[in-house]
Amino acid sequence: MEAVATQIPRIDVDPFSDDMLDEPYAMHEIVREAGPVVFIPKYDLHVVARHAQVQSVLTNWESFISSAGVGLANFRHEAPFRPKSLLLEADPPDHTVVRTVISRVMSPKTIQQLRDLFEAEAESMFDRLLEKRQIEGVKELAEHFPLKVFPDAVGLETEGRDNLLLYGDMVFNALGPRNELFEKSMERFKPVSSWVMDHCERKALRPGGLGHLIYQAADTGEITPEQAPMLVRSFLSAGVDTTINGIANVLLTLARHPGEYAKLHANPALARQTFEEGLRYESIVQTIFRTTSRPVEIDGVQIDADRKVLSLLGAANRDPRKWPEPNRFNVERNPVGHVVFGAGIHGCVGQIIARMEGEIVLRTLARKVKRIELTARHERHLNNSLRAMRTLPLELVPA
Ligand code: OVM
Repeated sequence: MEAVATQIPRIDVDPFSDDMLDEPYAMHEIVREAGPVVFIPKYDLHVVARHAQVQSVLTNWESFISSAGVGLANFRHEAPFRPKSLLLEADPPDHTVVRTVISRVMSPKTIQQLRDLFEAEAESMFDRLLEKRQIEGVKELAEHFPLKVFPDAVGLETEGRDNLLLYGDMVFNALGPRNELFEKSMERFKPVSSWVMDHCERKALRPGGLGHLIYQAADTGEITPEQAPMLVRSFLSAGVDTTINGIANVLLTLARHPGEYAKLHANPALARQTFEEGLRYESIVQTIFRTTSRPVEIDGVQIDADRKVLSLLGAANRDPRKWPEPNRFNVERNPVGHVVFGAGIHGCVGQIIARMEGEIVLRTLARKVKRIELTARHERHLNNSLRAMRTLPLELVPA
């Protein structure tokens, strides 16, 4: 520890305090500018916040492993809060087998087949919202769309889908410390935990849906019958809160940048790129951890084996070493290389479907809505790793 104290900048900050979660950007800058690796004493933790270092931690899966958990908890020393994800909390070769199956199920070809359904849903949703004009953008838009199209795609019944919100909030809180945010979300989730696991079973999944395709991989012996519900659980863990908050954040950002919205409205073909820039500008997933499998060096800084390393994705996505004018939201920037979907072998397997949801929502908005205005202050929903929103009061002015 003495060597750590002399070599690495130490910063007394709690990235998981309410204040930092609410407004992280000043803290990001301090950590990012202090050095390529920084030490946070409160959590006995090494942190990377620059784009290049985050990229190298995420892509070096042999030194920075996931099987000890991708949150603050080290599963070598603490029991996981739920049975480990076969995908998220695993390393090769175990990871490779299940990743191959789920990649095929979420392949561009499968996802393209969903496009018409997603477009029809966006079309009718905006027609309905435009009749009201004044809407609560989280509930009526950002939650409504993904909660309809994604569980439909997986093959889940309609009843009870709100339970997925409690589940996702808990899962993403669990990547941080065992603070009050985590404890409270765990309490809210407990009563619906059996609902979630029951809906990972084969009998709960419509034939032809993405969930059913996972079970077909068990039928052919590619994965075991016990692995199938756990992979469906990964859909339900990672596929709802993420896209919801990606959409909520980009709506807020567009409402705050009317000039940028005007460019999107004039050219709806910018929808895909606008969603991408929205993800860079407000990273939905702010933090992800790895654990060192052996002593490693990052830019001359030594880190022992079995240490937690935190990547500040939101800081990397605004690193001036990577992005010109990083704090500017610019729909004409094509922010290739942002790390909100991670990178390397664990890079988001659902990113094709997430991008399709974002693109369709923004293109439909661009066509039908002339202006998008905040009618009152938005409220954030604090979560240990998600940049989430509770309310977003909007007026949609028809084109
Ligand atoms: C999972 C999973 C995968 C990606 C993200 C995520 C915490 C969960 O397999 O459970 O969010």
